[in-house]
Amino acid sequence: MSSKLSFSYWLRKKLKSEKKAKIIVLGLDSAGKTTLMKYVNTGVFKDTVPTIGQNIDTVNFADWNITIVDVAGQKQFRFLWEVHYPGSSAVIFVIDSADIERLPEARDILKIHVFNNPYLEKIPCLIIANKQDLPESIQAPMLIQLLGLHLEMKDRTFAVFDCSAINGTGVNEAFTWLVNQLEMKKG
Ligand SMILES: Nc1nc2c(ncn2[C@@H]2O[C@H](COP(=O)(O)OP(=O)(O)OP(=O)(O)O)[C@@H](O)[C@H]2O)c(=O)[nH]1
Ligand SMILES: [Mg+2]
Repeated sequence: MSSKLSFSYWLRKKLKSEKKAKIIVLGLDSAGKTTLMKYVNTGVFKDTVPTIGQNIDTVNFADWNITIVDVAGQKQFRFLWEVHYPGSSAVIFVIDSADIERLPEARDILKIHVFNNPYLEKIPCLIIANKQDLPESIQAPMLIQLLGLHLEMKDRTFAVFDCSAINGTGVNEAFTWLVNQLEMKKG
Protein backbone atom coordinates (compact mmCIF):
# COMPACT_ATOMS: atom_id res chain seq x y z
CA MET A 1 0.00 0.00 0.00
CA SER A 2 1.41 3.46 -0.89
CA SER A 3 1.84 5.92 1.99
CA LYS A 4 -0.89 8.15 0.50
CA LEU A 5 -3.31 5.24 0.37
CA SER A 6 -2.48 4.01 3.83
CA PHE A 7 -3.00 7.50 5.26
CA SER A 8 -6.47 7.83 3.75
CA TYR A 9 -7.27 4.29 4.96
CA TRP A 10 -6.13 5.25 8.47
CA LEU A 11 -8.14 8.50 8.37
CA ARG A 12 -11.31 6.73 7.25
CA LYS A 13 -10.86 4.12 9.97
CA LYS A 14 -10.25 6.78 12.60
CA LEU A 15 -13.31 8.83 11.60
CA LYS A 16 -15.38 5.66 11.69
CA SER A 17 -14.18 4.77 15.15
CA GLU A 18 -14.95 8.24 16.56
CA LYS A 19 -18.43 8.16 17.90
CA LYS A 20 -19.54 11.73 17.47
CA ALA A 21 -22.91 13.03 16.41
CA LYS A 22 -25.00 16.17 16.33
CA ILE A 23 -28.61 15.86 17.37
CA ILE A 24 -31.30 18.51 17.15
CA VAL A 25 -34.07 18.67 19.76
CA LEU A 26 -37.32 20.18 18.51
CA GLY A 27 -40.79 20.69 19.95
CA LEU A 28 -43.22 23.32 21.17
CA ASP A 29 -42.29 25.69 23.96
CA SER A 30 -42.72 24.11 27.40
CA ALA A 31 -42.65 20.56 26.02
CA GLY A 32 -39.70 19.81 28.30
CA LYS A 33 -36.77 19.83 25.84
CA THR A 34 -34.31 21.61 28.12
CA THR A 35 -35.42 19.65 31.20
CA LEU A 36 -34.90 16.39 29.31
CA MET A 37 -31.44 17.39 28.11
CA LYS A 38 -30.44 18.49 31.61
CA TYR A 39 -31.64 15.14 32.94
CA VAL A 40 -29.60 13.27 30.34
CA ASN A 41 -26.56 15.36 31.20
CA THR A 42 -26.74 15.20 34.99
CA GLY A 43 -29.10 12.34 35.90
CA VAL A 44 -31.23 14.62 38.07
CA PHE A 45 -34.09 17.06 37.58
CA LYS A 46 -33.06 20.71 37.31
CA ASP A 47 -35.32 23.71 37.01
CA THR A 48 -35.28 25.51 33.66
CA VAL A 49 -36.22 28.82 32.16
CA PRO A 50 -37.72 29.12 28.65
CA THR A 51 -34.92 28.90 26.10
CA ILE A 52 -34.07 31.96 24.06
CA GLY A 53 -32.26 31.12 20.82
CA GLN A 54 -30.81 27.67 21.60
CA ASN A 55 -28.67 25.75 24.09
CA ILE A 56 -25.77 23.81 22.64
CA ASP A 57 -24.28 21.22 24.95
CA THR A 58 -22.30 18.02 24.79
CA VAL A 59 -23.68 14.83 26.24
CA ASN A 60 -21.82 11.56 26.68
CA PHE A 61 -24.12 8.59 26.34
CA ALA A 62 -22.86 5.02 26.02
CA ASP A 63 -19.52 5.75 24.28
CA TRP A 64 -20.99 8.47 22.10
CA ASN A 65 -20.08 12.12 22.27
CA ILE A 66 -23.23 13.92 21.23
CA THR A 67 -23.60 17.60 20.53
CA ILE A 68 -27.14 18.46 21.44
CA VAL A 69 -28.81 21.51 19.92
CA ASP A 70 -31.80 22.25 22.15
CA VAL A 71 -33.79 24.95 20.38
CA ALA A 72 -36.27 27.49 21.70
CA GLY A 73 -39.81 26.29 21.03
CA GLN A 74 -41.59 29.62 21.24
CA LYS A 75 -43.13 30.73 17.96
CA GLN A 76 -40.96 33.81 17.54
CA PHE A 77 -37.78 31.70 17.72
CA ARG A 78 -38.76 28.86 15.38
CA PHE A 79 -37.23 30.55 12.33
CA LEU A 80 -33.85 29.91 14.02
CA TRP A 81 -34.25 26.13 13.88
CA GLU A 82 -33.36 25.64 10.23
CA VAL A 83 -29.77 26.76 10.57
CA HIS A 84 -29.15 23.66 12.73
CA TYR A 85 -30.68 21.07 10.38
CA PRO A 86 -27.67 20.41 8.11
CA GLY A 87 -25.30 17.87 9.60
CA SER A 88 -27.76 16.48 12.14
CA SER A 89 -27.50 12.71 12.66
CA ALA A 90 -30.84 12.37 14.42
CA VAL A 91 -33.77 14.46 15.56
CA ILE A 92 -35.57 14.34 18.89
CA PHE A 93 -39.09 15.74 18.99
CA VAL A 94 -40.41 16.35 22.50
CA ILE A 95 -44.15 16.48 23.18
CA ASP A 96 -45.98 17.49 26.34
CA SER A 97 -48.29 14.48 26.36
CA ALA A 98 -50.39 15.97 29.15
CA ASP A 99 -51.31 19.02 27.06
CA ILE A 100 -54.01 17.65 24.78
CA GLU A 101 -55.08 21.15 23.72
CA ARG A 102 -51.75 21.82 22.07
CA LEU A 103 -51.46 18.45 20.31
CA PRO A 104 -52.79 19.83 16.99
CA GLU A 105 -50.12 22.54 17.13
CA ALA A 106 -47.46 19.92 17.94
CA ARG A 107 -48.69 17.87 14.99
CA ASP A 108 -48.44 20.87 12.63
CA ILE A 109 -44.92 21.67 13.77
CA LEU A 110 -43.88 18.04 13.48
CA LYS A 111 -45.26 17.96 9.96
CA ILE A 112 -43.55 21.15 8.81
CA HIS A 113 -40.21 20.64 10.52
CA VAL A 114 -39.79 16.85 10.51
CA PHE A 115 -42.11 15.00 8.09
CA ASN A 116 -41.66 17.52 5.25
CA ASN A 117 -38.12 18.57 5.97
CA PRO A 118 -35.64 17.33 3.34
CA TYR A 119 -32.70 17.84 5.72
CA LEU A 120 -34.18 15.48 8.30
CA GLU A 121 -35.92 12.90 6.11
CA LYS A 122 -33.16 10.27 6.16
CA ILE A 123 -32.23 10.44 9.82
CA PRO A 124 -33.76 8.61 12.79
CA CYS A 125 -36.47 10.43 14.70
CA LEU A 126 -36.98 9.87 18.41
CA ILE A 127 -40.32 11.14 19.69
CA ILE A 128 -40.54 11.71 23.41
CA ALA A 129 -44.02 11.48 24.93
CA ASN A 130 -42.93 13.60 27.88
CA LYS A 131 -44.55 14.44 31.24
CA GLN A 132 -45.76 10.88 31.87
CA ASP A 133 -45.65 11.65 35.59
CA LEU A 134 -48.78 13.78 35.13
CA PRO A 135 -52.05 11.84 35.52
CA GLU A 136 -53.67 13.36 32.42
CA SER A 137 -50.82 12.34 30.11
CA ILE A 138 -51.52 10.08 27.14
CA GLN A 139 -49.23 7.22 26.20
CA ALA A 140 -47.35 6.34 23.03
CA PRO A 141 -49.98 4.18 21.24
CA MET A 142 -52.64 6.90 21.53
CA LEU A 143 -50.13 9.62 20.62
CA ILE A 144 -49.11 7.71 17.49
CA GLN A 145 -52.77 7.65 16.40
CA LEU A 146 -53.49 11.29 17.26
CA LEU A 147 -50.38 12.55 15.49
CA GLY A 148 -50.90 10.22 12.52
CA LEU A 149 -47.36 8.90 12.93
CA HIS A 150 -48.30 5.45 11.63
CA LEU A 151 -49.14 7.11 8.28
CA GLU A 152 -46.73 10.03 8.06
CA MET A 153 -43.67 8.16 9.29
CA LYS A 154 -44.21 4.84 7.57
CA ASP A 155 -41.07 5.21 5.44
CA ARG A 156 -38.94 6.50 8.27
CA THR A 157 -36.98 5.20 11.23
CA PHE A 158 -38.76 6.46 14.29
CA ALA A 159 -39.80 5.43 17.79
CA VAL A 160 -41.97 6.94 20.49
CA PHE A 161 -40.97 6.60 24.14
CA ASP A 162 -43.04 7.47 27.20
CA CYS A 163 -40.80 9.57 29.41
CA SER A 164 -40.67 11.93 32.33
CA ALA A 165 -37.88 14.47 32.33
CA ILE A 166 -38.70 15.14 35.99
CA ASN A 167 -38.07 11.66 37.37
CA GLY A 168 -36.16 10.10 34.44
CA THR A 169 -38.70 7.40 33.55
CA GLY A 170 -38.02 6.07 30.06
CA VAL A 171 -35.10 8.42 29.38
CA ASN A 172 -32.43 5.74 29.39
CA GLU A 173 -34.49 3.47 27.12
CA ALA A 174 -35.13 6.32 24.68
CA PHE A 175 -31.47 7.31 24.43
CA THR A 176 -30.39 3.69 24.16
CA TRP A 177 -32.66 3.38 21.11
CA LEU A 178 -31.14 6.57 19.70
CA VAL A 179 -27.51 5.52 20.04
CA ASN A 180 -28.37 2.10 18.61
CA GLN A 181 -29.64 3.92 15.53
CA LEU A 182 -26.42 5.93 15.36
CA GLU A 183 -24.40 2.71 15.69
CA MET A 184 -26.35 1.09 12.85
CA LYS A 185 -25.87 4.12 10.59
CA LYS A 186 -22.17 4.12 11.31
CA GLY A 187 -22.00 0.53 10.10
N1 LIG B 1 -44.48 17.28 35.28
C1 LIG B 1 -43.50 17.44 34.38
N2 LIG B 1 -43.04 18.66 34.09
C2 LIG B 1 -42.03 18.76 33.19
C3 LIG B 1 -41.45 17.65 32.55
N3 LIG B 1 -40.48 18.08 31.71
C4 LIG B 1 -40.48 19.42 31.81
N4 LIG B 1 -41.40 19.84 32.70
C5 LIG B 1 -41.70 21.21 33.09
O1 LIG B 1 -42.20 21.91 31.95
C6 LIG B 1 -41.76 23.27 31.97
C7 LIG B 1 -41.05 23.60 30.67
O2 LIG B 1 -39.86 22.81 30.59
P1 LIG B 1 -38.65 23.23 29.60
O3 LIG B 1 -37.68 22.10 29.66
O4 LIG B 1 -38.13 24.56 29.93
O5 LIG B 1 -39.40 23.27 28.20
P2 LIG B 1 -38.77 23.57 26.77
O6 LIG B 1 -39.37 22.59 25.83
O7 LIG B 1 -37.30 23.61 26.85
O8 LIG B 1 -39.37 25.02 26.47
P3 LIG B 1 -38.73 26.19 25.53
O9 LIG B 1 -37.31 26.37 25.97
O10 LIG B 1 -39.58 27.40 25.77
O11 LIG B 1 -38.83 25.71 24.13
C8 LIG B 1 -40.87 23.42 33.22
O12 LIG B 1 -41.65 23.94 34.27
C9 LIG B 1 -40.44 21.98 33.53
O13 LIG B 1 -40.15 21.76 34.89
C10 LIG B 1 -41.95 16.34 32.90
O14 LIG B 1 -41.53 15.29 32.40
N5 LIG B 1 -42.97 16.32 33.82
MG1 LIG C 1 -35.89 25.03 26.48
